[in-house]
Amino acid sequence: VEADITCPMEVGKGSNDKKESGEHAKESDSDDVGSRTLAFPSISTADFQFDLDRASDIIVDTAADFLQKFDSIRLVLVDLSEKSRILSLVKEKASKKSIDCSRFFTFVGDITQLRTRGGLQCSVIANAANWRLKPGGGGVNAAIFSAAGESLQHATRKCADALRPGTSVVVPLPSISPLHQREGVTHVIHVLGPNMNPMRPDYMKNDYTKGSKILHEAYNSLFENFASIVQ
Ligand code: AR6
Repeated sequence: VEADITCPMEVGKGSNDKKESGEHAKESDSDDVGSRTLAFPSISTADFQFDLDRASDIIVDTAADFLQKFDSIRLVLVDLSEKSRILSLVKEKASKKSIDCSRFFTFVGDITQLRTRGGLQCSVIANAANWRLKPGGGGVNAAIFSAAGESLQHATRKCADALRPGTSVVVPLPSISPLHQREGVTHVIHVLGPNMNPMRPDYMKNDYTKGSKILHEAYNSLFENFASIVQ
């Protein structure tokens, strides 16, 4: 996994700017900040086929509002590849707003290996879940359930049986979970975004008025739930 930290506010600046290098991660990577950090994937934009340009606006707007309301928390949008278009769009749009890039940035890496492979401590991670909260399927849901082991399935069942689009649920990750032990992940927040893929349940038939509203609600729910853990 190629982990690379990028600072939305610093896009296009010189490469010797320390905020563009890995130093930035190590500098602020105390356990303390790690316990106030949420790492999240882009909800609905891969298997669920939500438009990337619209999704990036929603991510940046919702994150900016949230950061204004809560001090001392950090949000990290994660994707697997340096070529991720959603990461580029979010970086570009975040740089146009006055968002503090030490509190909101993008990161290339596997969300299940952020500490061990990326040197980034994030105690809370979000999952782009399915409505039944089932393991497998594909994408980040399959990766998180697989890395966390069976204890995540049991812990999830204690919290909820299903999710409505636009909502999320916090699941405390048992300390026996390999994801807890290895990566220091204490909570997984399952989020269900709008589905634009005709092959999946609850297909929204290209209705972006409704879809955008639901994606916005999904991120609000995710961030509010994260704040409730941290506070
Ligand atoms: N680490 C970081 N990011 C990842 C990883 C990973 N290991 N794996 C994927 N991504 P998706 P959705 C990125 O498809 O569109 C599942 O089958 C990926 O590149 O996981 O909300 C569920 O069961 C993309 O940017 O979620 C649902 O049925 C982002 O994570 C359905 O897919 C989300 O992609 C949910 O679809």
